[in-house]
Amino acid sequence: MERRKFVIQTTLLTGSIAALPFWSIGKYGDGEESVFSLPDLPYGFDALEPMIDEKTMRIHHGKHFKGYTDKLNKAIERTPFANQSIEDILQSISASDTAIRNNGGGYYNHALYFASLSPNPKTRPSGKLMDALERDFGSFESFKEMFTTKALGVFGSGWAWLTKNDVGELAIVSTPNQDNPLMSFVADRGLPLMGIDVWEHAYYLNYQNERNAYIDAFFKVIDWEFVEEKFN
Ligand code: MN3
Repeated sequence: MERRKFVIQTTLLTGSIAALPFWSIGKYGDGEESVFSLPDLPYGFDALEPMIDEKTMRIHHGKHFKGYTDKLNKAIERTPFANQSIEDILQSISASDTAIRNNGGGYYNHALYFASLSPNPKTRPSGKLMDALERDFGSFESFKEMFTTKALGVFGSGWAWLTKNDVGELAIVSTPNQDNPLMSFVADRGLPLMGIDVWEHAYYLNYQNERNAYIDAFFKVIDWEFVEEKFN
């Protein structure tokens, strides 16, 4: 069987970026001095309580996400990547670009993660995204089961993702560490629509080893309206 060629739809990414201020994660500032900035949370640090606790949010955003941001800026300084969007960077690096791979991935992944959560989420998708979830996974409930299984199965640190390919087909995939489905060298490429951080720093303070309970809580704060905007 011939393998379908995958083409990243950057225009879709750009559309979503334009629609959502928090997700405007490209360069800020002007010209060569511009750097990636740490996006503010669009809600309070305690707003996702009790699903995700304030202390975890403060450390996750203020230390981990900030750390990836600062290290990404340092890694791309005076390189050909210095004036590219984060999406272009992730799509053009090679696996051996370790610092940009880890910190650029960390930057994009956390920007998506924090932007996709909400204290007042739309808890169930509808419209075209719901149609696609039902087509590709049978039902929303079976999607949640499969996504949970994938997230539980990540060994060590990493992410589970819902992605779509160039013809709009959905997939549930995982990546290790801060890898991301946009990267050319990952096994299952696609446009990330949403993703769950299953590094222990994302849940250990509140849930300890109960990753399952954290995943259940994640589904209570993931905003399907955000995911729909990325899908459409
Ligand atoms: Mn994290």
